Amino acid sequence: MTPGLRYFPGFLALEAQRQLVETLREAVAEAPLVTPVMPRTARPFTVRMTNLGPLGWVSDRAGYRYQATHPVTGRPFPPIPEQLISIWRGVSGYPHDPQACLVNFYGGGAKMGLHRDGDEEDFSAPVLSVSLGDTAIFRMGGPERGGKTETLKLASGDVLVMGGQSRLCYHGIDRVLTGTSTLLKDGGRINLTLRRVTIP
Ligand code: MD6
Ligand code: FE
Repeated sequence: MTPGLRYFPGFLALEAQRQLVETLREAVAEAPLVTPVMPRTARPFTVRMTNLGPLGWVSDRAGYRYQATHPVTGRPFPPIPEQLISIWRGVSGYPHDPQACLVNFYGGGAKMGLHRDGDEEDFSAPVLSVSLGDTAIFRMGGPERGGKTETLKLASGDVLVMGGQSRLCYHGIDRVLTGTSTLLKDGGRINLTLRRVTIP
């Protein structure tokens, strides 16, 4: 595995996953999922997104950026749940709390192309991801597009930390395996990524 990539399969027990889903349902009622579009082309993502925390990652015709308010409602994003903050404190190895939690929802057929998380100022902080619901095929590459890649199955309750050399490596979701989890009553997958955006 790429140095700095840490994988914790089954990190969250079923009861903790259920609690988190309940908290997310309330948060998404306040800050609805939106279908972002690619900069310039305006091609829609297949994933729907929202954010929690003081900053949120958005993509629209104008570009990718972090902003403090929901792109549709104009209101601040709901807070990052305590449950997630404590996971960050326990495993990130980073001394400051996350500022953004991107919520990605994968319905039928959704995937995410190879990309690097490069819109933050602080690359010394890792990005920590929590997966809920159906299992996904996660593809991990190297620092350059077109290099060698490997895949990892991310199941409900799994935590992945991309720090060190892996922090700026290409990665994406090839596909989600429908029907592999009963956590979400209408199926699908949620991926939460906790990020530090600014340099403390
Ligand atoms: C996903 N994850 O699992 C997409 N990014 O749905 C990511 O793009 C990601 O899992 C940075 C760090 C960890 C991740
Ligand atoms: Fe990413």
